Amino acid sequence: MTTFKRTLLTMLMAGAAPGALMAQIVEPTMPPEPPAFAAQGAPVFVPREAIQGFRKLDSYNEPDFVKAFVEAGKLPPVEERLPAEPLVMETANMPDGAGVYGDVMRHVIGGRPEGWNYAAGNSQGWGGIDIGTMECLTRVGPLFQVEPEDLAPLPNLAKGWDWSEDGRSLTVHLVEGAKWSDGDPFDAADVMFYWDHIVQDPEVTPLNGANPGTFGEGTTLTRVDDFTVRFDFTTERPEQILYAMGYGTFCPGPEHMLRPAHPEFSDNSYEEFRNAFPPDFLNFPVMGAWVPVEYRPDDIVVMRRNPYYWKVDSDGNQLPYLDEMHYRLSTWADRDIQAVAGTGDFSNLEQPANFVESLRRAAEEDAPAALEFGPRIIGYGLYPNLSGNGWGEPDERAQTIRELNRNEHFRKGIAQALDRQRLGESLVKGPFTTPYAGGLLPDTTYFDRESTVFYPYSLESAKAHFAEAGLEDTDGNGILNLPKDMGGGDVVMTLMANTDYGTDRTVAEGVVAMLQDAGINVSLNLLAGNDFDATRDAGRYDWRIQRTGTELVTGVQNTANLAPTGPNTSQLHMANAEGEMDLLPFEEELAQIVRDFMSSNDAEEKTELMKRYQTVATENLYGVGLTAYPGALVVNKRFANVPQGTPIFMFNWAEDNVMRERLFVPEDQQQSHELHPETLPGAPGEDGPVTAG
Ligand code: BQZ
Repeated sequence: MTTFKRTLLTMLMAGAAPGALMAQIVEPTMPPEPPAFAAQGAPVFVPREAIQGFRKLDSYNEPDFVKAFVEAGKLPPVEERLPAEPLVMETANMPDGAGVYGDVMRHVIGGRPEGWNYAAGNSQGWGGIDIGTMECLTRVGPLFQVEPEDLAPLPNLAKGWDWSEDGRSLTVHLVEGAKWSDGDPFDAADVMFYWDHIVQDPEVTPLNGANPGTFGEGTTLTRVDDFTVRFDFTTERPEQILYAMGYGTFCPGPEHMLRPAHPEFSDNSYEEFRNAFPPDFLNFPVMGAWVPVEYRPDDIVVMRRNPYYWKVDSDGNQLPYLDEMHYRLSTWADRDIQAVAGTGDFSNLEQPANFVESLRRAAEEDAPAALEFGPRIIGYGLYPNLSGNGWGEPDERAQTIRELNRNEHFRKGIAQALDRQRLGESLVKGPFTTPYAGGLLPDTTYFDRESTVFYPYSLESAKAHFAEAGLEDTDGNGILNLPKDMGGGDVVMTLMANTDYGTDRTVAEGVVAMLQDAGINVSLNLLAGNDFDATRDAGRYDWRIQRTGTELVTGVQNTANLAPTGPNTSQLHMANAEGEMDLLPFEEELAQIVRDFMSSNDAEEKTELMKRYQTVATENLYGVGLTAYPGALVVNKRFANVPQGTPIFMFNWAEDNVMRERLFVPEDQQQSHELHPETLPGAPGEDGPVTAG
């Protein structure tokens, strides 16, 4: 029996009068075929070892101005700053070969740094800041160019790993002799502090939300020696873990800075720990290529090269090639405008409102920036809060909405009240947007159109579903009323949206208008990025508009977030204050599918599991998909080594995908935008960068 016939039967079994239902209910279909939109650039696929490796080289090199620090006795020689076997980026894989030192990349971002304590959940402002400061055990961004048969995370701080015979444990070998940007050794103490006192501590949520569920139920981590740790699992060879060891869930912070500030080892409260390293705490130790040396609120964050960066090119040149990074604190829309105009150097063109003008400018002869569209991997969804037992301490009104959200007819009514074709066109005309059913995005590896259930736009059908949910306009004011046992008042729900993006606001306003037409009164709750994220994670919302995450693009990234596999893995449904979960039957099924996917190593089985996931998620509306469209990478033409076909978003954002430590500007094109030329980071907490003299 096809998915569609089964859905219809279910509705009939639910006691709907066949005549009435058949007359009004519009059956679900497969999602409409997206308009053809060929990604402009195609990656050059290579095996992982073509990109990088770990080995000792005969000699190493560094920028001349850094040599002056060594000569002044302010820095040990480069050989001593590097690990015994540094990570070597193969120049053969660099589109323009080995680079030269110098110049700066000028980012413009819409986020605002809260501080440097990533481990305690500080946003660093996004837009490539945290991706640049935080290094993780494995690396995933560059995987867009890895041959499918060799697809697995790249070694990074974990230079290698070994599975035990029975597949129940994974021994991880850390890079030996690497140092934080202040010269403090990186070792197992940093990794174990992150595991024991961040991931396992229920009072702490690191940025990007790592929690015990992220790594598979019952997983433990043990220190073996200074440079070796071992994961032990409750299932056999869960290779998925290698992705969870990448960005954003296993990027350890500097134990020598965090432990003294952690409530378990100090008098600090958890709030004081979270705020222990504000944005103006400069020179905060990082493992990344650049270190924050200047911060001007609402103006700029400046970073200088990390003299202890533990990666080199295969000619022995210590990376990065770029000496400075700027993050101008503006808006995401301004990022597009400045990148296309050439006053900024980089943008993920992800807001359709800027597509046409950016394409026009980039097509001009003298355009300063290259623009390349990738696959359709940006999506927007409308997500209900499915908790009925108190997550987010709802008041009476909010609790009523939660109970409605848990009613499948209410969710189906919401879905069919939305004209998703029109929503997409309200963002940009042309072949960019396509109606998105929800679940995995079209154009992605595990997406299967046949397994996807799409509730087409039909106001009549929406009203029929609302009637099934017991909603009727009993007082004739055009707004549906709750059933008597729920108080009988008008249905009023709040819709949360992120004001950092014009796209989020446009989509939200479109949804409000369409739901109003269907008799649902929606009040918009517009919040800036950091507040939006905090309110979402606390469960204080009825419905929210949000851009889709990596889990709905790759399936293998942040996989635990695809369903409520643990008490705080799903942003639609977390445990209440007592730690209790009240999952709906389809959520139970989704969670089991995802657990099976995380512990399976059989490619075919994983594909079948994802088909099942797609059907259950879209049939039950585990979030209502709205629209999906491609994004474009915009990079100033003076930068070399930008890999062909770099998607703005896949396993990670383009700020990781392009491997910025390998980008360089040929000498004859270098511009003097550096704010602190020939300086290096100072000591942690000290003001500004320092000079050799
Ligand atoms: C890219 C990205 C790099 C976070 C953030 C921001 C946060 C979310 C999301 C994107 C920004 C840019 O996205 O939009 O193009 O530069 O930073 O980290 O939306 O508010 O919480 O998930 O990645």
